[in-house]
Amino acid sequence: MAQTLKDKLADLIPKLREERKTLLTSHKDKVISQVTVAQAIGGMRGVKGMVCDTSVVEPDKGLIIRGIPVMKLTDRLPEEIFWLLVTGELPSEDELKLFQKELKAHGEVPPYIWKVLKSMPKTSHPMAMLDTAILSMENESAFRKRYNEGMTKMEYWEPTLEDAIKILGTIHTIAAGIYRIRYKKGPIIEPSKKLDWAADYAKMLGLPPKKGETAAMMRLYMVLHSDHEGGNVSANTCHTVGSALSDPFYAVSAGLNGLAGPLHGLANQECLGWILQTMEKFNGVPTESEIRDYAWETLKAGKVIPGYGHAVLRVTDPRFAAFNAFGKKYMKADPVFQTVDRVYKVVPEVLKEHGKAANPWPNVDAGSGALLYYYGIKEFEYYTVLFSVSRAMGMLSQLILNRALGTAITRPKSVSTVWIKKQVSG
Ligand code: CMX
Repeated sequence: MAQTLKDKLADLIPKLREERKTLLTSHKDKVISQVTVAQAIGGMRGVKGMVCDTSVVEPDKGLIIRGIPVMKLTDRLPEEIFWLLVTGELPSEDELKLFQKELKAHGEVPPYIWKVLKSMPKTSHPMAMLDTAILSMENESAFRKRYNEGMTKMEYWEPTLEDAIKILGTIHTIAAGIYRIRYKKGPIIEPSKKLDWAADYAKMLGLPPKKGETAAMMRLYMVLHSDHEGGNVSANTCHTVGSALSDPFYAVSAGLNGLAGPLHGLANQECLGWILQTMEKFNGVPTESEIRDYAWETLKAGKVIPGYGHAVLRVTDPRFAAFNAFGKKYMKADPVFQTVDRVYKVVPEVLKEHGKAANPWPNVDAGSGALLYYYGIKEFEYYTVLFSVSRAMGMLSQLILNRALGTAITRPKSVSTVWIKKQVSG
């Protein structure tokens, strides 16, 4: 018989707890990482100091969700991916249906959220609006309520899951509402009772359906951005805030604030901007030589080429490859897509010659904007909101598991420059 996500977790969690206990009792002092001066100064790059089981990012393979390379998940629904992230298994057909029903049952956005959003300045960044909305919804937190009532540590995961379902059930509706409020697209569109999560999001944005292609693009977008292990800025921030037992509304909102940085999620808005600038400068799809010139102009101005490089990856991001394959299938003749594709032929060589970026290959943000633009989202300041709706799945699944496993409050040791100098002088 089909299980709810809560039932499934109730069965799974005792085994996970046992596994962690055994690991700790048997291997507590085993060294798994060392830290160099460069790492301490350089954003802790490569330091293995936290555990995340939802996904891993292999430098030469990219994103692997629960053992499955993301390229093998491109036909799945985001709801299936969330289930996979949390439980380690894809849901059965019945489990999926039950879970979709549960999300819809928690799909009502509290009316005060719309008031908050409508009272924000007309020039607010849509990411500031999304983060504010999630934070304002903290009022709904089951975790906070149960904590105040004195629940035991063993129960923490239950209201965390409840809050996660409330966030996932509403975040696409809130995000679509932000699009319509911020860009004056007309009244807010109510969620549908029938559509799947991503198709419903596309519909609530008010995008033309284009024979189901828009929904297919949105499903793919939501699957590809869902998680990227635990150390990236947004996941790590969410993890840290959650580790203080701040409830999921606080933690996810904090994580999303990190995603709003131009070196992280905001790169996708910068990326399409860069593509459109080249097209404007060269009056249409630029030649390879024009792209080369413009790339060098960008680098010589001391700027980064958005959408290229990565802290962990050392190959073309498979998520970029998946978007590229989608583009080739559905929008081959689109000039923006053609430019993205041509930039991919040129920029890695330029970055190699430039010699600074450890990874000259495209990341997820290099191609996603072209698809969004083609399917009618022309306001690229909004792109990180789409990224956020998807990435909420990763952050929430990590939070649920951390509360289930009683993960400790995050508190790495910082050291002073004087201390480092003493260490190296000896
Ligand atoms: N264009 C130009 N220079 C780049 C570059 C790029 N795309 N990527 C890296 N570099 C430079 C860095 O700025 C750094 O220069 P300095 O030594 O002068 O500071 C040098 O190469 C070494 O950096 P790195 O070790 O290769 O990269 P980091 O791990 O420090 O940073 C990232 C990774 C993604 C921030 C960086 O590659 C970048 O800024 N890329 C462009 C922005 C982008 O696409 N971000 C989206 C990433 C995906 C995501 O997390 O959402």
